[in-house]
Order: sequence, then structure tokens, then C-alpha cells
Amino acid sequence: PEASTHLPVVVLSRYACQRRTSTENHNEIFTDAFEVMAESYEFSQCDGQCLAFRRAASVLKSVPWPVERLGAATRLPCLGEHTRAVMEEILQCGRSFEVEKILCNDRYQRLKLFTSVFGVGPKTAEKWHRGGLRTLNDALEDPGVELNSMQKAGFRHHGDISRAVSRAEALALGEILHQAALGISAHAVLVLTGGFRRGKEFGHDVDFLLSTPEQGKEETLLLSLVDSLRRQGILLYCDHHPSTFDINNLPGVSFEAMDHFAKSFLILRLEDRQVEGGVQRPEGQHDGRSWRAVRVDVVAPPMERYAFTLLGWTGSRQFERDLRRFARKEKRMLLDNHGLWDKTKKEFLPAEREEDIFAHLGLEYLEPQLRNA
Ligand code: 8DG
Ligand code: MN
Ligand code: MN
Repeated sequence: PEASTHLPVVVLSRYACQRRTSTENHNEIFTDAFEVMAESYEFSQCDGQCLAFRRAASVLKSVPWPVERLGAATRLPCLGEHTRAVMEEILQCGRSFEVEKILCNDRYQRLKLFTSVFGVGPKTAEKWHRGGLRTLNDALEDPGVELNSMQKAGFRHHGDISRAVSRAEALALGEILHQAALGISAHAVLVLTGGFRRGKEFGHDVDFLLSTPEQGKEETLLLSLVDSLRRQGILLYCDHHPSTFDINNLPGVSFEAMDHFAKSFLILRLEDRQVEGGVQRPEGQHDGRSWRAVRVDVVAPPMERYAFTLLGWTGSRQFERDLRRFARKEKRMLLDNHGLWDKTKKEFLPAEREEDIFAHLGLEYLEPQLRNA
């Protein structure tokens, strides 16, 4: 009888890849605050503190109820002195004064605004801030600011790109890309990855993996796909990164966050009528247009690397970070988007499906819907 009045005890792993994290977040009040803290540290290049708050947020996302006190009963991993202090403030006052101070901070506000432009990272934003720029118009009008083509596209489509992409819009784009890919090769494989594969209803972009069983043809396929989109008149911007992947160069060297596969970062034009159920424009955005711009990423690995790339691009970023850390620290293995290297056996471990990779790591398989760490 006593047990029924208490929440069950969950012991959470300090690795996100050993926690089940759905899209349902019961602790948004804390995780939103932690995200502001993390971002602020990121702007100041304090990587350690940034990561500490991202890890803490990730742990709280996996607790299936709202945390109401920080007692010994809730033995949550990855919570340090600072993260606990912010939580205590929120528990006691309903808000964190430290977070509110950051939100009012000029520098934070400007860096946040500048980095909302596609192609503008924290470094450029910091430079503009130090140069005294305050608004996006300042950046456009300042003769000392030279925008690259990605940033120009970012400014041109800033309103659209800042607006979340819905699942219906993501599926509509999937259909368009799939038809275009099949028009090039009947064997083309296109899968939705990123946040939408994890079951999210909204995203900042749409991520796809493109491949073909025809060996060595995946990069040509991607280039032809982009070309087909251009001919359809829906390609608003393309930043293509050619493949630098070479299986012979792999052992020991290139286990890293970014991968070497061919990929394109795109901005595409999506017509309202192509979206199932129609499109609801937010207040004040009835500018007479019947289309919007959407950010789309496409990565094209060779088919035999499919499982590793799919796992890597499905995310979340925190989930990926912990998968790699778990492999390194607990299994003496190196994991990235290209493969899995066993340092003990000195060999690559093969995988056709994501399940094979979890099995090599001795991890229980987690569906994409449970990787929202
Ligand atoms: P969102 O778009 O809904 O906001 O979230 P998301 O889908 O989880 O984030 P994302 O920024 O689109 O990234 C999706 C995954 O792609 C993420 O786990 C990191 C992974 N990724 C790589 N390599 C690269 C790369 O070179 N560029 C980008 N943009 N993402 C990459 O593994
Ligand atoms: Mn995404
Ligand atoms: Mn992306």
C-alpha cells in the first residue's frame, strides 16, 4: 500500500543511449531554462559548462513525470552544483533569476538574433556584436559586413526559415524528393531522418538520407537529384559538399562529428497546395504568397554504410554524443557515421541495420522515438 503512494524508483543511466526519451517532456520548465544557460555558455565558448547544462536537460527529458523536489529519492545523474541551483530556484520561485538575467542581456539577445540567420554561427555573430551591430538590418546595411552566399540566402528567407516546419510539410517534401529520386534511378532509396524520424511534430529543417545499391553511384545520384529540383524551379539555395570518404583512410583517424559523405544543405520552395491538410499561416504572415521556403539536408552515403549514417543522422545530438562516449569509454570502440571500430580486435564491425550497431555495443535497441535525449 505504501508503494502505491510513491512514484516508482527509476535509476537513470548517465548515458542517454541507455535511457528512453520520448518526445513527451514533463520537465520543460527546467529544460527550457537549461537550454538558455547552455546557449549562453556556448556564445562565450565555455564548452564544458555548455555541455553540463545540455546533459542535465537531457536527463530531465527522460524522467517520465514532472520532478517536484531534489531529494535523495530522485537520484538523477549528471546534475552538478550549478544545474541543481538553477532547479532549486525554479522549484521555489517558479522561475530562475539567473536565466532571466541572461534573457535580458543585450549581448545574448543579439547573438541569438544573428545566429538565427542560416549561415551565421557564433563566431560571426560575436564579430558583428563587437562591431556594434544591433539589428539584422544593421548587418545588411553595414558596408564593413561582407555576406557569403549562404548568409545572403539566410537573410533572403529568414522569416520562412525561422518558422518551424510541420510534419505535414516534412512528409510533402519527402514525397517530392522521392519522386525526383525515382525519376533518376528506380533503385534510389530515400528515408526521412533527423527529428521527424524521432516522431517530432515540428523541426527547424527536414533531414533525408539518400542512397542506391549501385556501388559508387550515390554522389552522382545526389547531384542529379539537386539538378532535378533546380529544373522543377523549387531549388532556392544549394550548398553541396562533395564526398571525401575513403574507407582505406579510416582506422584510427577520422572518428568525428562531421562525416565525409556527399551532402547538400538546401533551401527548397514548398507550395501550400502540396501540403496535406493545407497550411495555416501564423497571424500577420498573409502576404499573398502561396508557398514557403524550407531548409532541407540530404546526405548520400554508400549503401554499405547505410546503418551507421542513419543512426548518426537520426540524432538527437545529445543521443549521438552519448552513444559515441559510451562506445569509447565502456567498450573500447570508436563509433561515427562511417563505421564502428573495435580497438581490442582491431577491426571494423559490420552492420546492415541500426539494431546490429546497438548489439555490437551491448546496448538494448532503442526505437528512434525513444532517442529524443
Ligand atoms: P530539428 O531539425 O528538428 O531542430 O532537430 P534535429 O533534426 O535533431 O537536428 P539537425 O540539426 O537537423 O541534425 C540531425 C542530425 O544530423 C544530428 O544528430 C546531427 C546529424 N549530423 C551529422 N552530420 C551532420 C552535418 O554535417 N551537418 C548537419 N547539419 N547535421 C549533421 O551527423
Ligand atoms: Mn533536423
Ligand atoms: Mn539538419
